[in-house]
Amino acid sequence: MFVKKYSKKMRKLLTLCIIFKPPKVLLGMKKRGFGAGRWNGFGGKVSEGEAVEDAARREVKEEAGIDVGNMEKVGLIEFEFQDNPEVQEVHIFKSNTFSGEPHETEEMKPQWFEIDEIPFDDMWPDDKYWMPLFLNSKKFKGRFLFGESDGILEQDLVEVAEV
Ligand code: 6OG
Repeated sequence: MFVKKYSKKMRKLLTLCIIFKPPKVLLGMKKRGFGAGRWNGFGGKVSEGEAVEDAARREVKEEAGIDVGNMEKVGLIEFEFQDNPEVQEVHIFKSNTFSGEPHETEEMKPQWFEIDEIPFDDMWPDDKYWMPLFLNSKKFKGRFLFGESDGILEQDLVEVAEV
């Protein structure tokens, strides 16, 4: 099975929110920390006692300066790195409403991309696999194991009815 539900590994809960206003997607260039130099949605760690969706809203506000309106959970992906005992459980959200104007913050530089101009070469290598599902209104679950130089060693990705 793709989700190692009974894994004894330490888990870290994270969010990832992508604003999608067809035909445009809002991504941010990560300026520092994990994933710096890559375009990604907005997100980060869920704080203790915080609801995952609240964390997703908070992170978008902190990183892009906007207040997200409606939000739908569309994906759940576990990321593992060889030689790292921690599993990153990333909850992926989609939204098409927000208030405010996206602007650069200390962490991210937001930019709108047309669907056919999504910069996959400058994104995490997993994105090219699940983003087509995201853009086609599908829901999905998966697992990626990364090795040296962020190469994908193992991957599972399935469409699901509900995340
Ligand atoms: P901070 O550590 O900066 O949050 N994230 C990933 N996103 C993609 N697309 N692929 C990955 O493959 C990822 N691993 C983590 C989750 C990190 C942010 O990056 C996301 C968070 O939104 C390895 O707080």
